[in-house]
Amino acid sequence: MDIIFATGNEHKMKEIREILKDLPCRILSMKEAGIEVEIDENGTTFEENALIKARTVAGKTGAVVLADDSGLEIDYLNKAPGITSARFMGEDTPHEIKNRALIEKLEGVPKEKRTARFVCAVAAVLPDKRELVVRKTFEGYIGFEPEGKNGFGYDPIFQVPECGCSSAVLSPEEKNKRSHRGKALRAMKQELEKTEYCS
Ligand code: ITT
Repeated sequence: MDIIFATGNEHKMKEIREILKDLPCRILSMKEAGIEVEIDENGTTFEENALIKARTVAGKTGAVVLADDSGLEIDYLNKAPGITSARFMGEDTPHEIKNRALIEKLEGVPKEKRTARFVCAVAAVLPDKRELVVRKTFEGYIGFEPEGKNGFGYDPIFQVPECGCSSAVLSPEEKNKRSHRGKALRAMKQELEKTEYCS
């Protein structure tokens, strides 16, 4: 059985392939599946947006469709950028600029008030129309300087306390072991293995 992952984000796709590599299914990006569709992410929660993405693509195929909606919540900024993490300061603005801007917004804020988390909701729409959703977090704090070249997006400013470095310093394996996406996809994998589609 094929799984189509409803994302246009190549960095996410790379992590997803690695995390789900043991599933007895082929994992295709929308591009690989030849699906082109406008997705209107107008939900108010990570879960809703993940379901919107999965349902939109499920309308175009009979395969299992998965989607990820994720983002960074910074407690001092009332959980911003949150569900608008991709759109914060403009979708095409380079992440170096977005990361600098977030560090500037926290100028003078001490470490204990810089708490933050990555959130990931993963939704699945099955061929029998059943829907599944899981949500997991990755807890940390916003660093005082960007650090590291691995990962993507906000990784350079996200410090992982138990590692003493940002998630952009971690190897892909170390990040996947702890990350919001790693945990959410492993939970979803367990759910999928209970179905007739991925067992
Ligand atoms: P799709 O909707 O096509 O999947 P997207 O990049 O627009 O791709 P989201 O709407 O879920 O995805 O936005 C997530 C944003 O949150 C992403 O663009 C990054 O800026 C940030 N983000 C999510 N997970 C991250 C991670 O593991 N490391 C760094 N930044 C992350």
